[in-house]
Amino acid sequence: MGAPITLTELSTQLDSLEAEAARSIETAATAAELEELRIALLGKKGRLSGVLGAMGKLSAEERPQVGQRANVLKEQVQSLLGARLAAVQAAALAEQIAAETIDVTAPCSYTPPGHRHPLISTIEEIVDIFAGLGYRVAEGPEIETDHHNFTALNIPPHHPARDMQDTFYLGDGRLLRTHTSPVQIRYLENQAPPVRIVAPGRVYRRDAVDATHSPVFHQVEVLALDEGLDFSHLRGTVMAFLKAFFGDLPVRFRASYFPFTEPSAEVDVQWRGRWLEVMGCGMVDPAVLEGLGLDPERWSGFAAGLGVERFCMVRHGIDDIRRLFSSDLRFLEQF
Ligand code: 2NL
Repeated sequence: MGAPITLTELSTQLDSLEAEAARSIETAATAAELEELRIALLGKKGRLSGVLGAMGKLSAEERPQVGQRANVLKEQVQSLLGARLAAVQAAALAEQIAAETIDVTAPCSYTPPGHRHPLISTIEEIVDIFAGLGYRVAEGPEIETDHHNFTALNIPPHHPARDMQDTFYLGDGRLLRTHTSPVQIRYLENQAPPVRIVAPGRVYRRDAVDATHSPVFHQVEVLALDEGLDFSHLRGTVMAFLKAFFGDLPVRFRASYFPFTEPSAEVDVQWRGRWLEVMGCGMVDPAVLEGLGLDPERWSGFAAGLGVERFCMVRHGIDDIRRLFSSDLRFLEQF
């Protein structure tokens, strides 16, 4: 048995417990700290239990006074703990929300989306029309042999197209292709007719630069080779293509000459009241077929070639080919 205890002493202990509890609860910063406090104050071995244990030493009249006071204090402490827990949790949530907030109005880096160059979309449009007519896309190297670029196309050794003035020779017997016809020659070397192909690509000629000439430009050529093809198939195909690209415009065929076709024609369309030459075409020359080991008595075909820059400029009303090869965004962003 310890020393006897008085009512006054127990009341003083409860006073200081009340004051201390209020202070420590108010300064607790986390839910875990509050739980520790709850155990220290109200738990089985806590401060309040200690006071209640000592109560047994009081008289029967004094005991209820201390008991009532202790009960009131217990409820006070519980309510303080609850209120402080709510405040601490609200503060933690507010802090988390503030940390996770995204400021959608903050300035950011902006990369404008890219888009097709008008020459590329013109090529795609032309190729798509022929694809719709059953043609396959064929491609080939930009560095070519003299054979594929000239000889196989019935272009004789001293033809002006072979002139150093017109062709970029690489000095080792090779050259930069002057048209995409060699793509079709290569295709026919590997693929037996019937054949329907469209050959888009970049080509090179030693032209001085001006509003309508560039040493690098683009061509689309088409070739159909089969049994029984004649000029009516050529004409029908060209008409269908021009209608798909330009709409319903007047078209005329003029007799012309190419070493690789016979007969040959140039095709004009009437655009805004003026006749514009837009492509060349013809029936594949028998000499070209013989060079490929194909019997011209059995196989016949037609071919056509066009300059993409011309089509692109007419379509968009561009007056100078050099704009298509500049990187001036004020021009390019219009497409
Ligand atoms: C033009 C004219 C043309 C061809 C290209 C060709 C290809 C083979 C055989 C025969 Cl493999 N011909 N191509 C035919 C006629 C005209 O192009 O003014 N191009 C811009």
